[in-house]
Amino acid sequence: MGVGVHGSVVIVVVLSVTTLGSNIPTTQPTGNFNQHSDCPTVSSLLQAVGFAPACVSSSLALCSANNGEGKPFRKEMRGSMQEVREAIKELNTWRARPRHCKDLLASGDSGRGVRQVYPYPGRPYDAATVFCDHIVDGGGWTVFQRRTNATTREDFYRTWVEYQLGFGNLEGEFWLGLDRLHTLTSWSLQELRVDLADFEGQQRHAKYGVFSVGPASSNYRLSIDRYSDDAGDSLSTNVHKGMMFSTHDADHDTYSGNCARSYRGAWWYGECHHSNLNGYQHEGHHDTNAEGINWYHWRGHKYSLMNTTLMIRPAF
Ligand SMILES: [Ca+2]
Repeated sequence: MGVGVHGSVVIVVVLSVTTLGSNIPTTQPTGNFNQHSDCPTVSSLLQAVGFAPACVSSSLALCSANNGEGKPFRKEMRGSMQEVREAIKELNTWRARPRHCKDLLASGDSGRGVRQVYPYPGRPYDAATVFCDHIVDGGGWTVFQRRTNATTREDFYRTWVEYQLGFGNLEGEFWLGLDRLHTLTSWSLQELRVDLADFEGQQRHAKYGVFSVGPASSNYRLSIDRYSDDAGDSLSTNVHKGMMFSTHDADHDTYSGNCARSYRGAWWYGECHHSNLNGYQHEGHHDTNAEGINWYHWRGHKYSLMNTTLMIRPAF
């Protein structure tokens, strides 16, 4: 039973009370509904789902006053009470479900690996499979992109629909998908962590205190700010900030040509890029210009990185 059903259960209860009220002779509420054996439980249930005590008291007083004629009603109420109990139980279960990796961390999860979360507002039973990292930088990170130098490489030169839905292997190289990324960054203020490694054994990091991805209707527009750490800022510069996402078959950049096609990637291109982490997997230096897994402010436009990890976490 979904959350939408909770409302209908409550409506059933209220309609039952209302219907009863219209059938009985005019009788002033006694206010002493505790005399009726069913009423205290109904009262507490109705108050638990948000009805004002005065409203509950008034309605149940009518129930109490109708003891002699109310047997069908009491039977119906017992059924409704059971539904309300179940609805409250399910609501509490949903509240306990993790929306993202930080919720899992708070409930005692540790290590890193594939997990189930429930990130969709209003759709509490729709799970998403994600990769959580609770080891790096305090944990609670939901990883949404990873490149490695595994023997078998994932193809990142993909279409718009593939970037929307995601692809790859969560244990290896993957892109989680723009739709999920939008959902995960819609809950609250998110921070972004970018981990980079080159083929010479060096590592750099970039953190952003503000990160979100707009809905499909905005072509997943990038909001990003508050850079820190040691990789150099190659993502919140004006080349990328506020840009829409582009793939080779969906050009939303600000360049007269097609950045995704020119630089063999898919990214929040402007005119065109300071970073290209979905670019072609050259191994280190490449002679071609800016088409590798580039992070310009660390290794420039002619060096393709060995490892990248992009991950998000609610800032609070
Ligand atoms: Ca263009």
